[in-house]
Amino acid sequence: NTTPVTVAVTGAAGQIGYSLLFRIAHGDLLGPERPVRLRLLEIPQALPALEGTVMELQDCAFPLLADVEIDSDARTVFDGAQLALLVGARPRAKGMERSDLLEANGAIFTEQGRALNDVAHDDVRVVVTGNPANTNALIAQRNAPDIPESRFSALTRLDHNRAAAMLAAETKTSVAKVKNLSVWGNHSATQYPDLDHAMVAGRPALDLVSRKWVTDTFIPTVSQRGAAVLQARGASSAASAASATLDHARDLMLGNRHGDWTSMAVVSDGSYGVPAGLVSSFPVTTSGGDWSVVQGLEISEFSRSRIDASVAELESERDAVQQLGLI
Ligand code: NAX
Repeated sequence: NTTPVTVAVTGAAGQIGYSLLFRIAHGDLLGPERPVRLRLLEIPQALPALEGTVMELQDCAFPLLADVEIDSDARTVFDGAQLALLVGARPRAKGMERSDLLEANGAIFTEQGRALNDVAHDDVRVVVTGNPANTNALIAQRNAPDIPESRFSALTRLDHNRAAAMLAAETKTSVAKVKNLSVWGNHSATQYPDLDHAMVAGRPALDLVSRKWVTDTFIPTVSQRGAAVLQARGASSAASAASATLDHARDLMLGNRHGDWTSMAVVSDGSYGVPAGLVSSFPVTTSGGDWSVVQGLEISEFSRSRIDASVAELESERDAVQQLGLI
């Protein structure tokens, strides 16, 4: 199939956008045969900078890039979108309370949810990277009543990838040999990267690393990795976040690695005791634009308490946006 796919990206002039757009246009999202049309959304003040990025995209002469359009109107950009990558969000400014952050992003994601509802392709898939990703996805989904809820997901793949890389390093193997990792809950400090079912080169990960390493080193390092990158780079994770966004969207559209699963925040159907309707991360398998939660995993007492803590945070975010009238 060589019909171009229409991919919308928001926050396209931001740091993640600068890495993401070139990789999409290169074919890293839908494969080396499939042309893409890029539709890029930015706030009006960022459109001049985005024009510069568009010049660079043209100058790469990517054979798969059918065309690029930019605009600051969500209804124009999302018109006919088959895949919408919602990266743009309002960062937390100094002195901003959490409720201010939820409200500022609420304004963005209610509007974008409605626009997607009205003008996106019937078969659209929506992936939210912009933080707070889970709750932004919940807001967009609830404001798009005509789009099936399963079409919305939020990114925990960066956490999943960080966990895989760290486990591979600790066990002195390659990430290609690490399987069946799970990230549960919120993309925040409460996330739970779970090694209970993980395998390394065909052996249970927990036969190779100590429980103490898991609780005292692995979990805190994975959940604080974003802060560590920010501290070192003086800017938040960008290329790795773009790469994880691609991994997420590519697996969703083309299927995850055979014999493995991945992690994605999706609208809960009540699996593993996560209240239905919350956008929470689960281990999932994917194919053809659809996902399903991996069922039947045994949840240890430790895992239960970590999952419950992260889910409680998601419930409080949901309650806050409900009170603000955003959902
Ligand atoms: P930047 O601040 O560099 O870029 C964000 C861009 O979004 C800006 O160009 C801004 O003008 C644009 N924007 C703001 N409001 C918009 C709107 N209403 N419509 C369209 N565009 C709008 O941030 P960047 O480093 O690119 O990060 C983007 C988002 O990803 C942030 O919310 C960030 O917190 C989040 N992240 C999420 C991660 C995840 O794993 N889920 C990891 C990386 C990243 O921190």
